[in-house]
Amino acid sequence: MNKFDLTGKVALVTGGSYGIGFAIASGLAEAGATIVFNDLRQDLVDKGLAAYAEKGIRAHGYVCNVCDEEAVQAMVAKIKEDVGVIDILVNNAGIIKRIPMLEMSAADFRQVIDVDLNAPFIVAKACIPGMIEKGHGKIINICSMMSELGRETVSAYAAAKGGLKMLTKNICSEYGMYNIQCNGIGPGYIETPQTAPLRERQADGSRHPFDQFIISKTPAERWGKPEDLAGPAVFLASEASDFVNGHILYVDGGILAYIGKQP
Ligand code: NAP
Ligand code: GCO
Repeated sequence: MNKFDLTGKVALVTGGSYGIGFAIASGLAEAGATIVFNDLRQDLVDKGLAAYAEKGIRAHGYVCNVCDEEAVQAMVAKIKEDVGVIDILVNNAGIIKRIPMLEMSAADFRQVIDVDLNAPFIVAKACIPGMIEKGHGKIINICSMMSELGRETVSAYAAAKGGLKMLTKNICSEYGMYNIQCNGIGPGYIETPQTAPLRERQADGSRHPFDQFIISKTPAERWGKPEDLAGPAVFLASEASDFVNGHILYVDGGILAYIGKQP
């Protein structure tokens, strides 16, 4: 019996048109899951559907703002009608605003909390009843190094991702009795559009200072690739992790274990 086999499972990956969500969804599909994803705009959903099709994955795409509880409830109901009850939820959709705290408006702070913390609550709340009905469920919240560490300009994001770590532990505590496992994945620094500004080549062609900094802080001496997250996600989405609950699996090349290379 292959405990990593996801055949027959319906997986919803929020914000799965590209980046980490797309890579995780692709890994879940490779393990047999049926992929459902959402994005904010139809053109992005269409772009995502084309990208999945290019990999031979017949995905189902929905336009939905994960912050809108009514829209999320309606999307989950539509997915049940079109595809089936969601067995696996990956709360991946997220934003970041890199602004020094004293220059950050409360509105900007709230927007980051809304997408990165309130929305995972909203989507999990919409999916859990179906998981209870089916007698099993897997929730994977995409946390961050900032679930454990702070740094300049990311106060809202760190607050949200720290909260998401505790929301993960709370869902574990409240719904573990229904055979629902809720865990987190904490990616390190990954090459996606979200971190592109931190990797931009300088005018003289040299690496961005932050790029060099991350290389010095990562034992693997490289940025992560979205594909590095697929295997850990398959593990946490599969029966192989049925007794793993409330855990944040850091997939960071060793950053959290390392003081950093001496300059
Ligand atoms: P990304 O490239 O910015 O992609 C984020 C995805 O979420 C996009 O498809 C985006 O859609 C979608 N999204 C944003 N707000 C949404 C909303 N309100 N409703 C629906 N979809 C929404 O980010 P990423 O780097 O792949 O990161 C994915 C997740 O991993 C995020 O939660 C991020 O915080 C986390 N993470 C990233 C890293 C990293 O180094 N990249 C490390 C740790 C954790 P639009 O294109 O329409 O905005
Ligand atoms: C930043 C980066 C990080 C990564 C990720 C690290 O500005 O520090 O965007 O926050 O996105 O969350 O795990």
